[in-house]
Amino acid sequence: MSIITTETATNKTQFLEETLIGLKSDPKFMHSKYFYDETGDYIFQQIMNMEEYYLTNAEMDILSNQTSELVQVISAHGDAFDLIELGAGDATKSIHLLKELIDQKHKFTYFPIDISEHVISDLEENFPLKLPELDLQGLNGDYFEMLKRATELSDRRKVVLFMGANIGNMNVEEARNFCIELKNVLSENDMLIVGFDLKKNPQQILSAYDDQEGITRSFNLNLLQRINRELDGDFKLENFEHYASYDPESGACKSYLISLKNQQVKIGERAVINFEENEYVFMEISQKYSLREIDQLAKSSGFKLLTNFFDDKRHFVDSVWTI
Ligand code: AVJ
Repeated sequence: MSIITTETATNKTQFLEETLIGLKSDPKFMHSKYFYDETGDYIFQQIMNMEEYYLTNAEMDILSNQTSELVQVISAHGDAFDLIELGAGDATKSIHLLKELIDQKHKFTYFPIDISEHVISDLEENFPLKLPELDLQGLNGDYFEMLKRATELSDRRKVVLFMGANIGNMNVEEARNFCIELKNVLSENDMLIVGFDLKKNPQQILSAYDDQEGITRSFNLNLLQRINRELDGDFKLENFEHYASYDPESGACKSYLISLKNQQVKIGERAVINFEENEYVFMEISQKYSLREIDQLAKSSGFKLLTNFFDDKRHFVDSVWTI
Protein backbone atom coordinates (compact mmCIF):
# COMPACT_ATOMS: atom_id res chain seq x y z
CA MET A 1 0.00 0.00 0.00
CA SER A 2 1.12 3.53 -0.53
CA ILE A 3 0.66 6.66 1.51
CA ILE A 4 -2.42 8.77 0.99
CA THR A 5 -1.46 12.41 1.11
CA THR A 6 -2.92 15.88 0.55
CA GLU A 7 -2.84 17.08 -3.03
CA THR A 8 -2.62 20.70 -2.01
CA ALA A 9 1.16 20.91 -2.23
CA THR A 10 0.93 24.39 -0.72
CA ASN A 11 2.63 23.32 2.50
CA LYS A 12 5.48 25.77 2.12
CA THR A 13 3.20 28.70 1.27
CA GLN A 14 1.11 27.87 4.30
CA PHE A 15 4.20 27.69 6.52
CA LEU A 16 5.28 31.14 5.27
CA GLU A 17 1.85 32.69 5.62
CA GLU A 18 1.18 31.34 9.11
CA THR A 19 4.67 32.31 10.25
CA LEU A 20 4.22 35.88 9.05
CA ILE A 21 0.78 36.20 10.66
CA GLY A 22 2.29 35.13 13.98
CA LEU A 23 5.31 37.41 13.75
CA LYS A 24 3.26 40.44 12.69
CA SER A 25 0.90 39.96 15.63
CA ASP A 26 1.26 41.70 18.95
CA PRO A 27 2.23 39.76 21.04
CA LYS A 28 4.14 37.57 18.61
CA PHE A 29 3.60 33.83 18.38
CA MET A 30 4.66 30.78 16.40
CA HIS A 31 2.86 27.52 15.64
CA SER A 32 4.19 24.49 17.52
CA LYS A 33 3.01 22.20 14.71
CA TYR A 34 5.98 23.49 12.67
CA PHE A 35 8.52 22.19 15.22
CA TYR A 36 8.54 18.83 13.53
CA ASP A 37 10.78 18.97 10.49
CA GLU A 38 13.43 16.25 10.27
CA THR A 39 15.69 17.92 12.84
CA GLY A 40 12.69 18.69 15.06
CA ASP A 41 11.56 15.06 14.96
CA TYR A 42 15.07 14.06 15.98
CA ILE A 43 15.26 16.57 18.86
CA PHE A 44 11.80 15.49 20.05
CA GLN A 45 13.10 11.90 20.20
CA GLN A 46 15.86 13.20 22.49
CA ILE A 47 13.27 15.01 24.63
CA MET A 48 11.31 11.78 25.02
CA ASN A 49 14.48 10.09 26.24
CA MET A 50 15.29 12.80 28.81
CA GLU A 51 15.32 11.97 32.50
CA GLU A 52 13.07 14.99 33.20
CA TYR A 53 10.45 14.14 30.56
CA TYR A 54 8.37 11.76 32.69
CA LEU A 55 5.52 11.64 30.10
CA THR A 56 7.19 9.01 27.91
CA ASN A 57 7.61 6.40 30.63
CA ALA A 58 4.21 7.16 32.10
CA GLU A 59 2.30 6.46 28.92
CA MET A 60 4.59 3.57 28.03
CA ASP A 61 3.73 2.05 31.41
CA ILE A 62 0.02 2.20 30.57
CA LEU A 63 0.38 0.81 27.05
CA SER A 64 2.73 -1.99 28.00
CA ASN A 65 1.23 -3.08 31.34
CA GLN A 66 -2.48 -2.65 30.74
CA THR A 67 -2.61 -3.71 27.11
CA SER A 68 -5.10 -6.54 27.52
CA GLU A 69 -7.44 -4.38 29.63
CA LEU A 70 -7.29 -1.72 26.93
CA VAL A 71 -8.00 -4.26 24.21
CA GLN A 72 -10.93 -5.51 26.24
CA VAL A 73 -12.45 -2.05 26.45
CA ILE A 74 -11.86 -1.39 22.74
CA SER A 75 -13.35 -4.69 21.57
CA ALA A 76 -16.30 -4.68 23.96
CA HIS A 77 -18.12 -2.47 21.47
CA GLY A 78 -17.92 -4.98 18.61
CA ASP A 79 -15.36 -6.70 16.42
CA ALA A 80 -14.01 -5.32 13.13
CA PHE A 81 -13.00 -1.70 13.45
CA ASP A 82 -10.61 0.92 12.15
CA LEU A 83 -7.91 2.06 14.51
CA ILE A 84 -7.08 5.63 13.60
CA GLU A 85 -4.16 7.31 15.31
CA LEU A 86 -3.89 11.11 15.22
CA GLY A 87 -0.26 12.26 15.33
CA ALA A 88 1.13 8.73 15.26
CA GLY A 89 4.81 9.71 15.46
CA ASP A 90 6.98 6.61 15.51
CA ALA A 91 4.15 4.69 17.23
CA THR A 92 6.52 3.12 19.81
CA LYS A 93 3.70 3.19 22.34
CA SER A 94 0.81 2.11 20.15
CA ILE A 95 2.82 -0.85 18.85
CA HIS A 96 2.06 -2.66 22.14
CA LEU A 97 -1.64 -2.21 21.52
CA LEU A 98 -1.34 -3.24 17.86
CA LYS A 99 0.56 -6.43 18.83
CA GLU A 100 -2.03 -7.42 21.39
CA LEU A 101 -4.90 -6.78 18.95
CA ILE A 102 -3.18 -8.98 16.37
CA ASP A 103 -2.42 -11.71 18.93
CA GLN A 104 -6.09 -11.75 19.91
CA LYS A 105 -7.02 -11.99 16.21
CA HIS A 106 -9.10 -8.83 16.06
CA LYS A 107 -10.06 -7.59 12.62
CA PHE A 108 -8.86 -4.03 12.15
CA THR A 109 -7.01 -1.67 9.85
CA TYR A 110 -4.50 0.71 11.38
CA PHE A 111 -4.64 4.23 9.92
CA PRO A 112 -1.78 6.35 11.33
CA ILE A 113 -2.31 10.04 10.52
CA ASP A 114 0.56 12.51 10.75
CA ILE A 115 1.35 15.90 9.25
CA SER A 116 4.98 14.87 8.88
CA GLU A 117 5.46 13.00 5.61
CA HIS A 118 8.63 11.33 6.69
CA VAL A 119 6.98 10.02 9.87
CA ILE A 120 4.34 8.25 7.76
CA SER A 121 6.79 6.87 5.20
CA ASP A 122 8.97 5.52 8.05
CA LEU A 123 5.93 3.73 9.49
CA GLU A 124 5.00 2.27 6.12
CA GLU A 125 8.56 1.05 5.71
CA ASN A 126 9.18 -0.36 9.19
CA PHE A 127 5.87 -1.74 10.37
CA PRO A 128 5.56 -4.57 7.81
CA LEU A 129 8.91 -5.85 9.15
CA LYS A 130 7.88 -5.56 12.80
CA LEU A 131 4.25 -6.66 12.43
CA PRO A 132 3.79 -8.52 9.14
CA GLU A 133 0.16 -9.30 9.86
CA LEU A 134 -0.78 -5.67 10.41
CA ASP A 135 -3.13 -4.10 7.88
CA LEU A 136 -1.80 -0.53 7.67
CA GLN A 137 -2.71 2.51 5.60
CA GLY A 138 -0.70 5.66 6.26
CA LEU A 139 -2.43 9.01 5.91
CA ASN A 140 -0.24 12.09 5.54
CA GLY A 141 -1.96 15.40 6.19
CA ASP A 142 -4.31 17.39 8.35
CA TYR A 143 -6.09 15.39 11.09
CA PHE A 144 -9.67 16.13 10.08
CA GLU A 145 -9.08 15.95 6.36
CA MET A 146 -7.46 12.54 6.77
CA LEU A 147 -10.07 11.38 9.27
CA LYS A 148 -12.71 12.08 6.64
CA ARG A 149 -10.66 10.11 4.10
CA ALA A 150 -10.52 7.16 6.50
CA THR A 151 -14.31 7.34 6.93
CA GLU A 152 -14.69 7.21 3.15
CA LEU A 153 -12.34 4.23 2.84
CA SER A 154 -14.29 2.00 5.23
CA ASP A 155 -17.60 1.95 7.05
CA ARG A 156 -16.38 0.02 10.06
CA ARG A 157 -16.62 1.30 13.58
CA LYS A 158 -13.89 3.80 14.45
CA VAL A 159 -11.50 3.77 17.37
CA VAL A 160 -9.54 7.01 17.41
CA LEU A 161 -6.27 7.29 19.35
CA PHE A 162 -4.97 10.71 20.31
CA MET A 163 -2.16 9.93 22.69
CA GLY A 164 1.12 11.36 23.91
CA ALA A 165 -0.56 14.40 25.50
CA ASN A 166 -0.82 15.89 22.03
CA ILE A 167 -4.08 17.47 23.13
CA GLY A 168 -1.95 19.56 25.50
CA ASN A 169 -0.70 21.58 22.54
CA MET A 170 -4.13 23.25 22.50
CA ASN A 171 -5.41 25.57 25.18
CA VAL A 172 -8.57 24.48 27.00
CA GLU A 173 -10.94 26.29 24.65
CA GLU A 174 -9.19 25.00 21.52
CA ALA A 175 -9.24 21.50 23.01
CA ARG A 176 -12.99 21.68 23.53
CA ASN A 177 -13.59 22.87 19.96
CA PHE A 178 -11.32 20.11 18.70
CA CYS A 179 -13.24 17.47 20.68
CA ILE A 180 -16.57 18.83 19.43
CA GLU A 181 -15.30 18.60 15.84
CA LEU A 182 -14.15 15.03 16.50
CA LYS A 183 -17.52 14.16 17.98
CA ASN A 184 -19.18 15.46 14.81
CA VAL A 185 -17.23 13.14 12.50
CA LEU A 186 -17.75 10.09 14.76
CA SER A 187 -20.90 8.01 15.31
CA GLU A 188 -22.47 5.92 18.01
CA ASN A 189 -20.24 2.99 19.12
CA ASP A 190 -17.13 4.82 17.96
CA MET A 191 -14.49 5.44 20.56
CA LEU A 192 -11.88 8.04 21.39
CA ILE A 193 -8.82 7.37 23.54
CA VAL A 194 -7.07 10.56 24.63
CA GLY A 195 -3.81 10.91 26.55
CA PHE A 196 -3.68 13.71 29.13
CA ASP A 197 -0.77 14.80 31.26
CA LEU A 198 -2.14 15.36 34.76
CA LYS A 199 -1.56 18.32 37.07
CA LYS A 200 1.14 17.36 39.55
CA ASN A 201 4.09 18.85 41.42
CA PRO A 202 4.68 22.14 39.55
CA GLN A 203 8.48 21.88 39.74
CA GLN A 204 8.40 18.45 38.16
CA ILE A 205 6.31 19.77 35.28
CA LEU A 206 8.51 22.83 34.76
CA SER A 207 11.68 20.70 34.73
CA ALA A 208 10.26 18.55 31.94
CA TYR A 209 10.07 21.67 29.74
CA ASP A 210 13.22 23.38 30.99
CA ASP A 211 15.83 20.65 31.08
CA GLN A 212 19.40 21.14 32.33
CA GLU A 213 21.02 20.02 29.09
CA GLY A 214 19.09 22.55 26.99
CA ILE A 215 17.44 20.02 24.70
CA THR A 216 14.05 21.77 24.94
CA ARG A 217 15.85 25.04 24.26
CA SER A 218 17.27 23.69 21.01
CA PHE A 219 13.86 22.21 20.14
CA ASN A 220 12.41 25.73 20.21
CA LEU A 221 15.38 27.36 18.49
CA ASN A 222 15.18 24.78 15.71
CA LEU A 223 12.00 26.46 14.49
CA LEU A 224 13.99 29.67 13.89
CA GLN A 225 16.54 27.60 12.03
CA ARG A 226 13.80 25.95 10.00
CA ILE A 227 12.50 29.40 9.01
CA ASN A 228 16.05 30.36 8.00
CA ARG A 229 16.39 27.17 5.95
CA GLU A 230 12.98 26.92 4.32
CA LEU A 231 11.72 30.49 4.21
CA ASP A 232 15.04 32.24 3.64
CA GLY A 233 15.09 33.90 7.05
CA ASP A 234 18.10 35.38 8.82
CA PHE A 235 17.39 34.72 12.50
CA LYS A 236 20.53 34.80 14.63
CA LEU A 237 19.85 32.04 17.14
CA GLU A 238 22.28 33.43 19.74
CA ASN A 239 20.03 36.52 20.01
CA PHE A 240 17.14 34.49 21.46
CA GLU A 241 16.70 32.77 24.80
CA HIS A 242 14.34 29.93 25.81
CA TYR A 243 11.93 30.69 28.67
CA ALA A 244 9.54 28.12 30.14
CA SER A 245 6.78 28.71 32.72
CA TYR A 246 4.16 26.65 34.50
CA ASP A 247 1.05 28.00 36.24
CA PRO A 248 -0.30 25.38 38.67
CA GLU A 249 -3.66 27.12 38.82
CA SER A 250 -4.58 27.03 35.14
CA GLY A 251 -2.36 24.04 34.34
CA ALA A 252 -0.81 25.91 31.43
CA CYS A 253 2.84 25.14 30.77
CA LYS A 254 4.09 27.64 28.20
CA SER A 255 7.34 28.23 26.40
CA TYR A 256 8.65 31.41 24.84
CA LEU A 257 11.67 32.72 22.99
CA ILE A 258 12.91 36.05 24.35
CA SER A 259 14.67 38.51 22.07
CA LEU A 260 17.93 39.51 23.76
CA LYS A 261 18.28 42.80 21.87
CA ASN A 262 16.55 45.22 19.54
CA GLN A 263 16.92 43.51 16.21
CA GLN A 264 15.49 43.13 12.75
CA VAL A 265 14.93 39.76 11.13
CA LYS A 266 14.32 39.32 7.44
CA ILE A 267 12.08 36.53 6.17
CA GLY A 268 12.39 36.00 2.44
CA GLU A 269 12.12 39.04 0.22
CA ARG A 270 8.77 40.04 1.62
CA ALA A 271 9.11 40.72 5.29
CA VAL A 272 11.26 42.42 7.89
CA ILE A 273 10.24 41.83 11.50
CA ASN A 274 11.27 44.09 14.38
CA PHE A 275 12.04 42.59 17.77
CA GLU A 276 12.49 44.71 20.85
CA GLU A 277 14.91 43.82 23.60
CA ASN A 278 13.16 41.41 26.02
CA GLU A 279 10.16 40.99 23.74
CA TYR A 280 8.70 37.48 23.92
CA VAL A 281 7.50 35.15 21.20
CA PHE A 282 4.96 32.58 22.42
CA MET A 283 6.05 29.18 21.11
CA GLU A 284 4.00 26.40 22.69
CA ILE A 285 1.46 25.43 25.30
CA SER A 286 1.45 22.04 27.05
CA GLN A 287 -1.80 22.12 28.98
CA LYS A 288 -2.10 19.94 32.12
CA TYR A 289 -5.44 18.66 33.43
CA SER A 290 -7.08 17.47 36.62
CA LEU A 291 -9.41 14.47 36.44
CA ARG A 292 -12.38 16.74 37.01
CA GLU A 293 -11.33 18.94 34.10
CA ILE A 294 -10.98 15.88 31.84
CA ASP A 295 -14.47 14.76 32.81
CA GLN A 296 -15.81 18.24 32.07
CA LEU A 297 -14.08 18.33 28.70
CA ALA A 298 -15.61 14.97 27.72
CA LYS A 299 -19.11 16.06 28.78
CA SER A 300 -19.00 19.52 27.29
CA SER A 301 -17.94 18.14 23.92
CA GLY A 302 -20.66 15.49 23.80
CA PHE A 303 -18.70 12.39 24.88
CA LYS A 304 -19.18 9.99 27.78
CA LEU A 305 -16.10 9.09 29.78
CA LEU A 306 -16.05 5.30 29.91
CA THR A 307 -12.88 4.58 31.86
CA ASN A 308 -9.43 5.90 32.71
CA PHE A 309 -6.09 4.09 32.50
CA PHE A 310 -3.37 5.46 34.79
CA ASP A 311 0.37 4.78 34.98
CA ASP A 312 1.71 3.45 38.28
CA LYS A 313 2.74 6.94 39.46
CA ARG A 314 -0.56 8.53 38.39
CA HIS A 315 1.27 11.14 36.35
CA PHE A 316 -0.68 10.48 33.18
CA VAL A 317 -4.03 9.16 31.99
CA ASP A 318 -5.30 7.54 28.81
CA SER A 319 -8.99 8.37 28.97
CA VAL A 320 -11.50 6.26 27.02
CA TRP A 321 -14.55 8.10 25.69
CA THR A 322 -17.63 7.02 23.75
CA ILE A 323 -20.51 8.91 22.24
C1 AVJ B 1 4.35 16.32 21.72
C2 AVJ B 1 2.88 18.02 22.50
C3 AVJ B 1 3.16 16.02 23.76
O1 AVJ B 1 3.83 19.18 25.00
O2 AVJ B 1 4.84 17.59 26.07
C4 AVJ B 1 7.80 18.43 24.64
C5 AVJ B 1 5.86 18.56 22.96
N1 AVJ B 1 7.44 20.34 23.73
N2 AVJ B 1 8.71 19.32 25.11
C6 AVJ B 1 4.53 18.16 25.03
C7 AVJ B 1 7.00 19.08 23.76
C8 AVJ B 1 8.49 20.46 24.56
C9 AVJ B 1 5.01 17.57 23.71
N3 AVJ B 1 3.86 17.02 22.92
